[in-house]
Amino acid sequence: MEKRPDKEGRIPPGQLLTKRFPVLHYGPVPAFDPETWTFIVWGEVEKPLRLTWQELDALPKTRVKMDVHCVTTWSKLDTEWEGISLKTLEDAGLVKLTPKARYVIQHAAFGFTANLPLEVFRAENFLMATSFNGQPLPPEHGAPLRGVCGAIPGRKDLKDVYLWKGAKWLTGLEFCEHDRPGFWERAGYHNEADVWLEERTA
Ligand SMILES: Nc1nc2c(c(=O)[nH]1)N[C@H]1C(S)=C(S)[C@@H](COP(=O)(O)O)O[C@H]1N2
Ligand SMILES: [Mo]
Repeated sequence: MEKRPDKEGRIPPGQLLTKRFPVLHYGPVPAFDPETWTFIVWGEVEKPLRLTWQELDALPKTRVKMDVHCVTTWSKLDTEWEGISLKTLEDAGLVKLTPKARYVIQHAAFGFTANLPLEVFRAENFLMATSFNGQPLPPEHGAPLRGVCGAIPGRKDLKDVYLWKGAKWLTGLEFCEHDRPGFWERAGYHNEADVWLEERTA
């Protein structure tokens, strides 16, 4: 079977377009207090990192325009995100991975987690976003920081995963040698989540 039968298409199989921006998550929306919020990085890194909101927000921002695809079948084209990436943290000398690092677990409020292979997390179509379409993230979409993953049109070299692989209310990153299923993966979602292969459930 061809990976992408509709070669010019931006709509993965089984998906429908929406102009709205649905809100989807399990549990309540956490409050954000910039005075007490911290972001931590640990695991397969040379030195654990802790950043305050002021420190994180002062880092140089990157912009990405992506099509996002939710496993519940809605897709939204041309969403614009601004934020930081693993490369931002590495370039700033804040994070240095050990040679053992092969997976990343995003940790978020209320114990939510999402797992990805390092190469997917590190790619240009994954961002830790602080803003959406030119505005600070709304609370229900993950303020102040969320993982977001999607498809950059024309970039068929990248792996595109469903939006559940981006954790809203992101508070930390754990780099691991071995993979561990995240919240939705333990609930029966597919570990790989490739939108073009319709890897929805395990
Ligand atoms: N913390 C947290 N992040 C989460 C989820 C969640 O339940 N908790 N759900 C995921 C799912 S299933 C989807 S589709 C997207 C939805 O993002 P949105 O509400 O901004 O559309 O968030 C993802 N990130
Ligand atoms: Mo979802």
